[in-house]
Amino acid sequence: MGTGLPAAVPRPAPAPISARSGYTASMRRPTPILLLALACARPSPGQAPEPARTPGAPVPEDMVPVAAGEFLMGCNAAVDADCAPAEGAPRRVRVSAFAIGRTEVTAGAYARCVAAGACAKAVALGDCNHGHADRADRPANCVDWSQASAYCAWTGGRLPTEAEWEKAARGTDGRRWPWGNDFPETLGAWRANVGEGLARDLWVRDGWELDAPVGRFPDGASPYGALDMAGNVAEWTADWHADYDASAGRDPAGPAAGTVKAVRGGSWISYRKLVRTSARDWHSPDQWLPHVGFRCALGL
Ligand SMILES: [Ca+2]
Repeated sequence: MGTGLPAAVPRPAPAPISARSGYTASMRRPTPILLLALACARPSPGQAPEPARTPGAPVPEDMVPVAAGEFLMGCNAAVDADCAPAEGAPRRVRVSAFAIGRTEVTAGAYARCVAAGACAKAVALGDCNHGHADRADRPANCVDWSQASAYCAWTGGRLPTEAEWEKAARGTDGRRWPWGNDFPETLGAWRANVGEGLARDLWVRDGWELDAPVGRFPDGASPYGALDMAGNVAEWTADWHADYDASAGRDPAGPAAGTVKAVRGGSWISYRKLVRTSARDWHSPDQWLPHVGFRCALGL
């Protein structure tokens, strides 16, 4: 149980949450919800095995395939002036073939899992999207790591590793954002739902005050066609968060144990530098937060 936003969660690195996710005590409306979120712990997570999949089976329609091969993982200082130590130096990492959700999982999809008895009912307060018929196409936020994992298992998949997530977000060339190295203001149109300051007129410049229905920024697609890999809701990954093991050059999956799970992509409360493809965030797996959701992956 916590008493405040950043200090309540044990973290392996000293960076304050405001520097990682863009949250400050005065931003937007979620503070009461977040305090409640921190008070609502769930049992510690287990690592669900990926279910068997028939080789050669078609990629599900709501997923995009990512071919096996190397990509440039970590902060690419050649094009990026915002590198944080946790992002690691750029390095070639090989990832086996997988598929990943074209969009974040929606509240409507999560509700179907709850109705089927495979997922625990999610919190439905304030900025949480569950239990609101008019938010069915918005992300399934306010779910903790175990709930996200359970949903993916129900669909026959699992949460992506950080390496899978990052490759799906940026392709192989080490770009800053899913669409390239320039931010929307210089491109003439917003390509991500982000937060850019403390005033409402800054929040809504991208068209959405809070999270948006998934897939509303098609020009922000990654090289593989994955949407909202930058912003909207940040996304749980399978990995425990720790400093990268630079020697792990093939299908890295993080340490075997830890205290916080890696969360990627930034959200509707994040400044642009925190929705870069190499940026990393982390939360205790028992937290549920209005700015954190997930998408699923599947080994091919
Ligand atoms: Ca996202």
